[in-house]
Amino acid sequence: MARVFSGIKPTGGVHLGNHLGALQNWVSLQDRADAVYCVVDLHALTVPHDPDELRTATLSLAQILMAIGLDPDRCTLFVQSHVHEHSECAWIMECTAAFGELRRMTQFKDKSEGSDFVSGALFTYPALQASDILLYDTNQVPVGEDQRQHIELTRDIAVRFNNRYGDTFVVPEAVIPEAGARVMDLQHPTAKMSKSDESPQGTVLLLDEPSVVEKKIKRSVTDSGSEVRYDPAEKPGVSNLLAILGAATGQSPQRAADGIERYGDLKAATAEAVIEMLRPIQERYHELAADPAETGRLLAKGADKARQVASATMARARANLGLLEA
Ligand code: ATP
Ligand code: LTN
Repeated sequence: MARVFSGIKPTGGVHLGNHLGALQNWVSLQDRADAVYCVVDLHALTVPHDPDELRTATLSLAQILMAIGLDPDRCTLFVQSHVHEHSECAWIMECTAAFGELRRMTQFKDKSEGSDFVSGALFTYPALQASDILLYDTNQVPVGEDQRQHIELTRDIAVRFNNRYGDTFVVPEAVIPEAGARVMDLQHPTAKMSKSDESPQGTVLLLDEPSVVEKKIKRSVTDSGSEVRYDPAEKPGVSNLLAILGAATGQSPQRAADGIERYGDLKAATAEAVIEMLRPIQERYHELAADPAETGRLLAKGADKARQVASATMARARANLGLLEA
């Protein structure tokens, strides 16, 4: 059975981009593969953070993941910092990645621009991500389009390591959906919808009340003209709504446009589809949030399962690198 691995940062509320770009695939892959999913709290430390908020966000993110359909009996769900191998292997990845490769990563450029404080770890972040993926002998990594470059780098690191030190890591590939791979901000449809960028009106959170979802979608920025068609270059706002509607209803953005004549109708149909998609998720989330101790127990079990795989990979990597046995 193929091994699947992916991660999500506890940096703010989970939004539609996360869900349509990555999380929907996480759910469907758990029945077709040996799926391992991780709340990557160490990645959240690369930018300034508040400790109490991080703790709360980590627990709540795990509950959201279960609410969307991840079942700890059918996949491995855990918190990155609970499995120490992630940080240990990250050092080895940093030693294998070239400085020039890391410098080309666009996420670093986007996240460092205009920041008062840029940590060294924000620069080496893709090495930690490579460690996450390679520790689990991963075949497939379900992610949104923005992560394609990091998965390519992970592949290059794995191949280089294997060439230098002998077969150690499985070379993974990205799994990116057709619709929803890059959900854009509703107010700035040329920028990606994001957890940590300040654009509350442009970001639909999975836990937003139906009235809030409706307001955000109805006030979304559309384009000049009045024709409803999928054309991201000429019509970024309309195309974004079509991509959301398509991904929420399981069809291509082009198909989603069928029978919709006016911008107002597109907004109404999109809002309704999103609200219906979120309703059962929100109900389940509120049940899970009522019992944080149970979430903690499930995450501890997940970490135990993850550690077994990660420690075996680390042992192989240490031996092949020539690190003296303890
Ligand atoms: P941040 O804003 O803090 O960088 P983020 O919202 O970009 O966070 P992550 O936690 O880093 O989200 O990513 C989780 C998954 O969601 C990744 O697979 C990523 O590719 C995907 N993703 C994030 N934003 C979008 C988006 N706008 N459209 C599609 N997929 C997305
Ligand atoms: N870098 C990713 C989050 C992430 C991830 C991973 C995704 C960290 N580790 C491993 C897939 C596999 C992001 O910024 N979205």
